[in-house]
Amino acid sequence: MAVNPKPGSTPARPPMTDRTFAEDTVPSAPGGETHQMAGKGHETLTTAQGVAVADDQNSLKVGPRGPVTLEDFALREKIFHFDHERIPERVVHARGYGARGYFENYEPLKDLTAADPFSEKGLKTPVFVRFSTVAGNKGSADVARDVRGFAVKFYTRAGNWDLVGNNIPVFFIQDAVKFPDLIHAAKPEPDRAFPQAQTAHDNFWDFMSLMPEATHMALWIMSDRAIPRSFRFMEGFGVHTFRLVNAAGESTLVKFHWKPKQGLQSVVWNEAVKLNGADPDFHRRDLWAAIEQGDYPEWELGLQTFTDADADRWIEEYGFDVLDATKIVPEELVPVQRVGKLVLNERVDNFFAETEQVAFCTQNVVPGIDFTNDPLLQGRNFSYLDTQTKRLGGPNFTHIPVNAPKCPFHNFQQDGHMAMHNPVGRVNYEPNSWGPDHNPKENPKEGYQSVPVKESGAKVRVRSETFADHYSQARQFYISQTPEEQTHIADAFTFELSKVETPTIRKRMVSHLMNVDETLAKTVAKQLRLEEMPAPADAARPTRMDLKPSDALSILKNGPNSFKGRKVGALVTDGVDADLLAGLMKACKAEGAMLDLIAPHIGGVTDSAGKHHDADEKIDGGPSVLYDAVALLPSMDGAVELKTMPPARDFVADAFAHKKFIAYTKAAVPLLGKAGVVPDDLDAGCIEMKAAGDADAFVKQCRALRFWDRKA
Ligand code: HDE
Repeated sequence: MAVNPKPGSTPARPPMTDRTFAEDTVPSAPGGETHQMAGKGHETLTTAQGVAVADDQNSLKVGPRGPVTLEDFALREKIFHFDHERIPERVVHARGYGARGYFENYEPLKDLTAADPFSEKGLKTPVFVRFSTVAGNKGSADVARDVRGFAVKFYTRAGNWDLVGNNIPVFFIQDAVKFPDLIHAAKPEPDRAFPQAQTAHDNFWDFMSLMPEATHMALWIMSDRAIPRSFRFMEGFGVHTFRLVNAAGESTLVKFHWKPKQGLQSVVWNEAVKLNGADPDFHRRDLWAAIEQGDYPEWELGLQTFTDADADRWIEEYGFDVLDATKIVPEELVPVQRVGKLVLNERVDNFFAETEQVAFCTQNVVPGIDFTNDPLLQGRNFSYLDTQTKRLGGPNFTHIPVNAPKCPFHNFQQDGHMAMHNPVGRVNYEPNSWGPDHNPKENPKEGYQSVPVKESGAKVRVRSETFADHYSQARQFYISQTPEEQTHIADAFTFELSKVETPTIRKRMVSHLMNVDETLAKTVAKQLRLEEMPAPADAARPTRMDLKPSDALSILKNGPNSFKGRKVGALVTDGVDADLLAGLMKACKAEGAMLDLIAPHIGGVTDSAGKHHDADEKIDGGPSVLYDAVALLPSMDGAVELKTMPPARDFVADAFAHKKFIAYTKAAVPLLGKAGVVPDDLDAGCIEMKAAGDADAFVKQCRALRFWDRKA
């Protein structure tokens, strides 16, 4: 029998990671299929009430061919529970993936903050992180063009702190009251229920083009930031300005940043479209695999700290208000100070228990961290608690292990749905005159204190004048990109607006781009074949032309110059040159990169030295979009076979078009030709492999991630 779990703990389940085929499988008469019985190492299957189940294959019937009885409680309980397996998916950020890890603090930050995670050198605070997309439903594809959520729950010794951020440092809107409109507009249109996980439709761009404040964000989501290569290769941002508070009660304004130690990397749009078909789980699989292989992703936490006086001055000097979530504080203005690192080193044991049930709330702060008046943040502080109550079914979601603090907690909250922490003893109110047992009291010394910021003013429904500049930072973002990245932005606007059926919406959007950069606007207009150039949209503030480019805003200017954690896909056939393959394996390993073998058959190949290699993918399941670089290593005969296979031709043509580094052997040249890559096209991004040592040079070149100079 299963061991009775302790009250409040999750019942132990046998590990199911390895499928073992027991010897004690017996035929389930009379169908002949087999099933396993308890005895040799298996626990007895029971109902939720703990009653042992004798037969889990057949329902209770009146005779072998007769009706099923209502009395069959095991059947009814099993189906009843199944019927209730789903909980409401998140209204936004439904598609997500989580992992556990820790945050390690570099140095005490006592001058800045009393927050526990920053209190000691080397202190490790456990965390749970969930990455997500925003618009798609729970089953949507990972590489949608979208903002990514980057939510971190710190289980500190002073309570839980949730830093619920995104991979883009600005947001669409300035006031929480517009959030339902934004999300309605982005989600599938309500009459037709499509498109799924895509912003390329009329409603979204109608809304965007009517909301000038969204222009800065529009630039970010049309950039490659919105199609990351994986969660591991993206930055994270707290977005809002928060406050850090030290033990003396002095506060400093702060913006939070997560900087990936793996470097930044994105895919290209044509690749994203194909990836979503080839592997809708591309991002979650990547995170799972990296942690499984012990290649733990890491980010450094960065702080931009500044005073209230700085913030006031910037309104005058640069025209942005730090309370406006559509603005950044450029890193050139306030450098990012790296204060610790986040390491994700544990996968969840059960997706539902942790990743689905984790409940982030922006209001979860600990002493040493406080809010500001950002109206978006203030609205979020209501929304998250409210949504968890609906999604997790009541006020006791903090009793679920992933949400419970890991420090002691005591209060008089009681009862409600699924209450797991039930107070014992007589006292359940405060003040009381009972003894100290089970009788927590407030603690003015250690308790959370809000910064006593002075507030005054008339009660008004207005937007602050200081939020009125909608275009200057959008322009700054655009001029900070490399020409390649600028092309991607223009192409993304063209793609999205080409899916918009209403010409006036296309035009209205281009009129905003006129206020950002005329060349960008004209390129998009030309690619859309707009009949005439629209006039620039009316602007509450003229675009400032004096803001300097900020290199930190570009992905390509911040290349990792490393191929660590990336993946090569090697196309191999029987007779693959054993030395070359061994050389490639060695070079990838030395770089900390992964290597997949893609073959005509999943059973694998035999190399020129007669050694067998298992394949990781059959050619039609392993298109080159899954890889950061490719190697074409067929034998002469193998290349002849591959030439006849459309997936092999696509493998090559896509890798070339997506500007990937390509290692190839002489035998692969006809295959390249069949894919449209003739010898004249072979540029410096295509490396011929003649000897095992050439693999080193290839992998070194791959550190640039793409050969952007290719004329695709
Ligand atoms: Fe969220 N957001 N949000 N959001 N958000 C939610 O909470 C909301 C905003 C973000 O992995 C919801 O648990 C409002 C900005 C992440 O579980 C909901 C506003 C940023 C996640 C909600 C915003 C975010 C959410 C839905 C405008 C970046 C996923 C499910 C004022 C700083 C967390 C849930 C996870 C999730 C409301 C804007 C990030 C409905 C009202 C800005 C990463 O409460």
